[in-house]
Amino acid sequence: MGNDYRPMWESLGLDLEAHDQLLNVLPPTYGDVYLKQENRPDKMEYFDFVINEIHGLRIQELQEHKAKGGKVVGAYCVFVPEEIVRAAGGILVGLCSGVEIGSAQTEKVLPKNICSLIKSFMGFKLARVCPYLESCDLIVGETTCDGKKKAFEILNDYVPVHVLEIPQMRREKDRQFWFGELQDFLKTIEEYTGKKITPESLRRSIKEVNAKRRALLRLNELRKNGLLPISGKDSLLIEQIAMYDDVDRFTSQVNGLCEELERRVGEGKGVNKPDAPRIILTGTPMAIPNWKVSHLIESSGAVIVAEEMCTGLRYFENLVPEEGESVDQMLRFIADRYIKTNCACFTPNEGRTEELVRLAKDYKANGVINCSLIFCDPYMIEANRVENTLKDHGIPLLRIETDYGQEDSGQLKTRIEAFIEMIKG
Ligand code: BJ8
Repeated sequence: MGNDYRPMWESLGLDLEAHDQLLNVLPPTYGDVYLKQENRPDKMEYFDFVINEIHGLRIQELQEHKAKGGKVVGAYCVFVPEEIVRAAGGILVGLCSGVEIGSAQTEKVLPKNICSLIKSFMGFKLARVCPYLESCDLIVGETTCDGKKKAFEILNDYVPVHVLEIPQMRREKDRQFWFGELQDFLKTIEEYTGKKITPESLRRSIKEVNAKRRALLRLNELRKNGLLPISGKDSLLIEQIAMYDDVDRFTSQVNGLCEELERRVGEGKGVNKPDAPRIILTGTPMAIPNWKVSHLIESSGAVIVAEEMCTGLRYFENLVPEEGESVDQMLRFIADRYIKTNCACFTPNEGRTEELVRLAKDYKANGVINCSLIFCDPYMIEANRVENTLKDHGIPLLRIETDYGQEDSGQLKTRIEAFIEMIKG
């Protein structure tokens, strides 16, 4: 990192020693996973820079925003509408939770058999190592799964948490209920920020967030090419950064990258061998710095062409209509857009399996890898539905269950390589 950020971290109340240990882990992992890739697009430089400054420049920007009276809101789920937070002049940051930290403290408040993502966010808070979390004025939790729902009660002991109740079905009455939840959320955000959301501010923020989603869609379209202009690992990285970077800057950087990628496609330049098996990843989100499975797949001779997950297509695949006139009408559009998210917390969740079949065709995928975090009941159980549907359509599937540790890497690699060989055969 370029500057000395220690005074800033200290003022945020971080445990500097524990934070140093965290920062020491990142660079070697990043170097191995990312910087050794051959034939990388030049414009990945910006995203490398963002990672290099992950606890530096962006945190400084958040502090500057707060110094001017702005609020920072944190979230752990793609159900939290960024449009609403931005319309009140706030900044929404996706809190990463991709590495387990502070396990000893976490196990004092949570049971052992809970998924890594939940353990991670609790650990980050208890160990005081995340400057994003410590910058948040408010956390928005949700009732997607039991683990999160109950963990947010505990997190609320340390930082204010507003919990969004997410419907578990998509009937008309659930949609009405969800709209009501967003009306309450809008009021909470107005209270926290002290700013009234107007039709103009909401329309502007819908357009800005849509622009970010369009840029990510443009990038993903390019991954349908036989010769991929960008690796799956790099695409995942961009999808992860989308959650916390400045919206307008990020959008313009992704569009700049797409221009380069479009040129590469025109010149017939790719990162993969033409016969490399094409894989779709589906399952639980992969938050920064969780690159384990993507790295294992792409270092086994395959390429990832799409992520059907919240750090992937589910984050950007649907847009909010931009022609709403009143706040209520726009809120309706927002509610409709977010309830389409194919999270396994819904029952039934056929949209996800239908989407996978469609994606396999569109992205010319040779196989799907379903990756669930251990102890995640919704996704581990839904793997059965995914398996049956894909089987009916003749699409090969590998089911894996893992956590944030590296201990299973060898075993996973063996299974992934065997799956890739099977597809090739
Ligand atoms: S919309 S996938 S981001 S909830 S892995 S904590 S489900 S036990 S993350 Fe998610 Fe929102 Fe759904 Fe997406 Fe629970 Fe499972 Fe843990 Fe999970």
